[in-house]
Amino acid sequence: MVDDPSAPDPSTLLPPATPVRLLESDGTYRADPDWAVDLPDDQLVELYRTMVMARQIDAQSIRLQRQGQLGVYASLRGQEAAQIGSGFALAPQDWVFPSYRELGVALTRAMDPRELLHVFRGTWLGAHDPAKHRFGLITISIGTQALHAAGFAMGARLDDADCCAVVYLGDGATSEGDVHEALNFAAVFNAPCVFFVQNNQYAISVPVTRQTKAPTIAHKAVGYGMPGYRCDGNDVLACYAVMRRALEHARGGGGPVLVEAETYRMEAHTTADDPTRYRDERELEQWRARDPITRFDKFLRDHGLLDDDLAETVAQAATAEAQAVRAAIYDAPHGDPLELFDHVYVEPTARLRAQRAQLAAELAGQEA
Ligand SMILES: Cc1ncc(C[n+]2csc(CCOP(=O)(O)OP(=O)(O)O)c2C)c(N)n1
Repeated sequence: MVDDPSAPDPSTLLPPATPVRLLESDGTYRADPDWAVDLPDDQLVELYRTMVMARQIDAQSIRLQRQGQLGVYASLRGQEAAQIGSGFALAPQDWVFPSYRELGVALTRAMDPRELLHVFRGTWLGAHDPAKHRFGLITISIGTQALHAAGFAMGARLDDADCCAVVYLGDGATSEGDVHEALNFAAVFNAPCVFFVQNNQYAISVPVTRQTKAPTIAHKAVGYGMPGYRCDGNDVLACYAVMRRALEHARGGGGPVLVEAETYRMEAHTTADDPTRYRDERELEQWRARDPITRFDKFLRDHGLLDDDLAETVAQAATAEAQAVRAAIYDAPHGDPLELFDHVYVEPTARLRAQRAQLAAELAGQEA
């Protein structure tokens, strides 16, 4: 291969030896001049409100599934800082390409959580309008959303739009061919795309050590010719600061960035999974001590931004919202199953028409 003088010096792409952390596990703030957080006090409290809201709606969603109201549900418990810290860093014009676990990110886009839960109930078949909140449809096929984001970012570059695409991935997704292709394409074409990997340590039961032999997931970025950043994914301020930097880089024409947020999924993979079969209580205990909300609660109290009264008000508002979500989902009628075929193509193909007719006949048979 001919030497390319524009190829980056690999040493400039390497992630730091330790993840960026601004809040210790006990909530003590360690200012780092390289990673300043420029949020005003009211926005810091807003971060906290959103994290508490996400946790309560999440807990309510698990209960709804247990009562047979949702078909399945994928909890974000433990990942609130990664999702909400990073989500807060986005500009309104940026686009999010989520997987199925991104309730917290959705809240930062002012999305109505009911829209996501209807998908898990199977009522609306996932058809929220992505353009409304610049939040793509939930993807269940692992890693496909990375391709959507890379393509979208390329389009934004060609249009000269001041817009980044941010794709949310799990550690397991980094083993998928689609994700490799998206990383490579985005890098080669300098697309304004941030790949935000929530390394929650497991792809269902498969630990991250089985996903890669690279020192960290962020190190993989070097091979694509893009910078790799690492942050403590249970530290909301670090997630915010690192995402800010990644977006600045991409927005300023620097091309894509791979961010790895090191966190932990506290609940089962989905409500259909039994995590006791592959991880032990001791491990869970260690991560409980790093709870992202407890940690940030301490920071806010240390800085005079939170007291018992405000914490109580925030908790009550979250409970009320979680109950409103429950009321909207509980016993919500299912739509017409044939709607399944409506939004696939503008003009349905012959095969789709045949499948639709087959399902219609089966449903008519059931009713007869
Ligand atoms: C293409 C594809 N292969 C396999 C699956 C089955 N599957 C569902 S979730 C999952 C693990 C994903 O793990 P990760 O990317 O780390 O995300 P997490 O669920 O931990 O957030 C797998 C393999 C799938 N949905 N899609």
